[in-house]
Amino acid sequence: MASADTLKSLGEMLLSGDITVVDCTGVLGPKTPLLKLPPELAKDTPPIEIHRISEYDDNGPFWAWNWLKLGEHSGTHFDAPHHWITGKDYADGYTDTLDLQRVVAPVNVIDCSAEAAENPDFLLTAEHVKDWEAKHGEIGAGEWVVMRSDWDRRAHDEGEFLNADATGPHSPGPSVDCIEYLIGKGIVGWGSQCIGTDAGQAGGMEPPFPAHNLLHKNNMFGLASLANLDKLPAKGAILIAAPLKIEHGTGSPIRALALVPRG
Ligand code: 23J
Ligand code: MN
Repeated sequence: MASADTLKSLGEMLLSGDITVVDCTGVLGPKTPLLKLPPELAKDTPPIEIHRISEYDDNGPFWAWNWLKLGEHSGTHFDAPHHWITGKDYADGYTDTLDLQRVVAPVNVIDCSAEAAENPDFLLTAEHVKDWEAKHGEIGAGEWVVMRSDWDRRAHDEGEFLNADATGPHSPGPSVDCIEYLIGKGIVGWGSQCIGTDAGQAGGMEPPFPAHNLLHKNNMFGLASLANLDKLPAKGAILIAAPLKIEHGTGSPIRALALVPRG
């Protein structure tokens, strides 16, 4: 059977290294940048804590293990449809109920690193995406679309990553018409290398936070704080972005893996 042969060659290519696994994940720990919302508007996700239970000592003589305290939306993470009020009614909109078949899919990587370096408030528009498609090929239904901004290079410093001043956070993201265009394509979801799927200034857009509002309204997913997108081709990689099966979770840290052909 053709599909069995294909999977057999995939296995062989993984073992030989002809297909490499690129880690699109940042380190999850107390120094991981976290979203800061205006205190008058909302409560923040708490600081990440990693606590030792034992490390071959009086609390466990032969074993080491930790316990964690963290919000669902911490570090490199997945946004499920129930995260936003517009997606609240999907029975399959939670981390434990979503269709896992969807989260393993081809990924389109739109390189906005030069624009983001020039302007931290850079917005990717539908026009930009159409130009990208003319060059690299059409975005297909069920595929991931991720915005490469190289923002992961700032992740060692929360201040640099959030890039906030008196006027609020400044980080690149999608415009409203960009998200509307991608929804029309029937994508599975949209990913960013910044703290969230929306631009830093997206609270002032109409609707506010359009990536969250419109994607989740359409039962689509979000990915935030992705790393190493500079190591992916524009097209041709497979992204695996599965959340933990948290009971009725709204999101989850992930280990985002990209399968990339060598060379
Ligand atoms: C809550 C409110 C606003 C935003 C977010 C969460 C996220 O970015 C997130 O992690 O989903 S913008
Ligand atoms: Mn989130």
